[in-house]
Amino acid sequence: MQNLIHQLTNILGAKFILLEDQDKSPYLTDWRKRFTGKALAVALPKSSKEVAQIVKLCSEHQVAIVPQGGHTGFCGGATPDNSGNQIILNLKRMNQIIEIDSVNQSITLEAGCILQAAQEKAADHGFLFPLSLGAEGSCMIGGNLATNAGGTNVLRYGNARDLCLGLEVVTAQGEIWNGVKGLRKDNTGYDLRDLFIGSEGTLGIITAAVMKLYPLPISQWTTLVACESLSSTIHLLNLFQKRANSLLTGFEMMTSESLALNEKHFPHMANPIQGNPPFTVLIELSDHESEEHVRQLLETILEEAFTSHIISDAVIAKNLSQANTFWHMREHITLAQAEEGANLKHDITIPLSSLEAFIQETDLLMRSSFPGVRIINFGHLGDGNLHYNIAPPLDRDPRAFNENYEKQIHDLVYAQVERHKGSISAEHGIGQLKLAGLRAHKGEVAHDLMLAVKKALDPKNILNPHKVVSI
Ligand code: FAD
Ligand code: 2HG
Ligand code: ZN
Repeated sequence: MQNLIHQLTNILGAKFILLEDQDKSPYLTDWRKRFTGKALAVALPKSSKEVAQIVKLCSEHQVAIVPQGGHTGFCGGATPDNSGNQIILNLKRMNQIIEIDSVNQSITLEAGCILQAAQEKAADHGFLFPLSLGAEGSCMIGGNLATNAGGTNVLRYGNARDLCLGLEVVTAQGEIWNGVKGLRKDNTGYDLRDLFIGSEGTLGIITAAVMKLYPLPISQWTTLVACESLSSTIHLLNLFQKRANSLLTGFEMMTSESLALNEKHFPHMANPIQGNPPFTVLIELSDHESEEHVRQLLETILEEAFTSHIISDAVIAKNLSQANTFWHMREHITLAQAEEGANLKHDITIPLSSLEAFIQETDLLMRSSFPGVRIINFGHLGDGNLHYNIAPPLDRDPRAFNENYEKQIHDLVYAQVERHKGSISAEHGIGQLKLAGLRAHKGEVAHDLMLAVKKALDPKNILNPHKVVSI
């Protein structure tokens, strides 16, 4: 090991290979404080060439690598195990925006670029970089692609995969695959780009990417509406899809329990809609025609929704600052849950046609099996993606409750997900958190194909072992 460290130091310089406990410590625990590991060292490369050299060396020494971006992932994918023998390879120094191509409407950037920096750079050039999520101030493009992140704009622009045109990847053998091309069509055999996207650092290390840009909308209108039932929220979604079509860029659902928790921890984030409605929906329309056009359209649709008793109240944001307040309220639910203490997350997708039945049945089962639990249900309703999270009863110690009941609660929710032909991971990935349940969920054939891909691309099992699949 000393030999490896010596060689790594030669590649990176002593400043960028962290060996002391206090230097390594910020890289060892995930955002949720759900997983903590140990590491032989934290490597901070500055270029793809350095990444390739590190991987080659680690492969020779049979030392595993844990790729890491902003470390905001929810499934422990970027956290090392407890052996103390793994190297964390954090890409934060590779944060350059290489090019904005206005004609091709694309942006080329290094994997360690913070998502928000990419959004801001695109906006400076009059473009929208549509990937948007609560962690955008600290998550990185490489992490976004490795997890195929979703967020609040998927409804209109798709997830990270849909936005990606090309990649540069360092393979498990330490070769550099240069797929940095801004092409919207390329049918030249197997799609390697798609193989690496969503692979959570288990097949290769993403070092750069070309991503799609879109013209910035001229006008955006954001509104909060109250619905008395889940079926109303779904009718409302269908109404907006029919009338606004591609102008609909956000449709987020929040239950009264989610917003109550928010208000408890962030009193300034209280719901501007009075009366604590069972469901509050945040809707955003974006337009390239005119402010007047989109405003009128929004009012017409809301009027129709009122007349048909789909909604009971609505507040339209008066200006950008109020629109931002609405979005902050939505995004603070995760932070409120973190403030409240340990909780159990279920990031699931259900076909919209089954969503209501899923929630009714699951709520009932949950409340009768685990009296007192709090169901913090919110999410990207436009994508059928719920964050069906469970907070322990108020009178119980959260950590002890989760230790006792975590498995049973997950089993209950995931059995319901299977019953309704959904997915156990809509956007957060598998990491180490959901590793055990993946085989049963995917089925043997799909799981064996995944294993075959892993073995073919990383036969020595040095890239993020025991994440996603275990060989
Ligand atoms: P990390 O956490 O560092 O890594 C995640 C995984 O990717 C790990 O397996 C890691 O090994 C791998 N990896 C990282 N970089 C690379 C690379 N360059 N090459 C290969 N593998 C790599 N997620 C959503 O999808 N939608 C949301 O709406 C959303 N909201 C969030 C809100 C908050 C407040 C927080 C804290 C998180 C949220 N997330 C959300 C989860 C998280 O932000 C995303 O998964 C994000 O894409 C992770 O990026 P990261 O740079 O932090 O990756
Ligand atoms: C969101 O949609 C994130 O805000 C986080 O995906 C969800 O906290 C969660 O479970
Ligand atoms: Zn989400």
